[in-house]
Amino acid sequence: MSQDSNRPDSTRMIWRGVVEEYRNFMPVSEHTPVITLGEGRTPLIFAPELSSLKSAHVYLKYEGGNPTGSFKDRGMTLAISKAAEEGSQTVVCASTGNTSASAAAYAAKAGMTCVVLIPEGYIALGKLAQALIYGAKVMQIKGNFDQALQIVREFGEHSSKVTVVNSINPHRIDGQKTGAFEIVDTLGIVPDYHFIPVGNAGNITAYWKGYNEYYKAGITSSLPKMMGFQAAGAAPIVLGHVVDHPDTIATAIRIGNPASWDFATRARDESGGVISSVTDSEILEAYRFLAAKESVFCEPASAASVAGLLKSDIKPGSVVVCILTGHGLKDPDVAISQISVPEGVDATYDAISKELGV
Ligand code: AN7
Repeated sequence: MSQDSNRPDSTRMIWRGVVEEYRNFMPVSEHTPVITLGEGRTPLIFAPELSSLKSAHVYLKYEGGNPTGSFKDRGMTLAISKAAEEGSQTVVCASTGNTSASAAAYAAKAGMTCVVLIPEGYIALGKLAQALIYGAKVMQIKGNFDQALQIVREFGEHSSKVTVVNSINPHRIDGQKTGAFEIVDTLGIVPDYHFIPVGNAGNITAYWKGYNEYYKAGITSSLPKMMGFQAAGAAPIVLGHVVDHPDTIATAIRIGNPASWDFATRARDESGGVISSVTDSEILEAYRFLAAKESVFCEPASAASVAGLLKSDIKPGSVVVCILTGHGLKDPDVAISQISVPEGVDATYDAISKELGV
């Protein structure tokens, strides 16, 4: 075979990342250097087992398919592109892990210094590895995410030299809203229900913004009900007050004072949806179910959306999308804790066949 025939088909569209693909909806100009890792276009996977359990059409938006393994890449491409346009050399964020991994990757791509503040002892191993290997300056603070975010807010106020890339930076939200565009573009319709985990509440805010922008542009003619789920031990929006010591096995959403609180309640109320909570055991049950029954391995926080679906009453025949925000390999410790790791067996056919009972 000649080399030429091995080349990719040039007529096949190359995905250019969410800023270019949805440029009409982005606050960018020809002067914006687009920093991208090809994020977005993540799988929308039909879930037959969940569909049959709920008598609905259930799809999983698998955000673990992004370049750093979480939905954060959608917002980080835009936040870092805008920081580059403004001439910023240093970015800073507080994080429960995924934001730090994503910020570290995109900052490295842009040649910027990245500083991340993470809660010591409460960040999944894969995320810590990512932030470090991408070359971020990692500060493990003796405190939780909410305290880290407070410090980062002070950086934003006191220093014009650093750009804050938490979701209080509106460019993060504008990048993340592309998830809603992709769902509509892929399904061809607007789902009836949108299930999503809620931590700092930036993502539910972003999806609601995305659905509304397509609606206002006349691309769609309906809006989904926004169904947000917090972990029971970290459920300030559900309780109606700040939680000083949030606690959950889903460390990604171990947040007691969400930055986008008001936007999240607005999304809930305007859409006729709910923000409710799921216990750690409900989260873990959904987490194991997704891997074993739907072959989709997500991280614990992501499974909060499906845990929420499992206990919600929805209209039969509805079209449902659950956002699975991050990859299962982010948190190998929780995965291993949920299964029993088999003991070693002698390296012989006899030993293996005896063990298998064949
Ligand atoms: C896998 O990385 O807040 O409600 O600092 O990593 O938009 O905060 C992560 C949040 C859900 C919640 N699922 O989204 C951070 C961080 C996963 C996450 C959420 C997060 P938001």
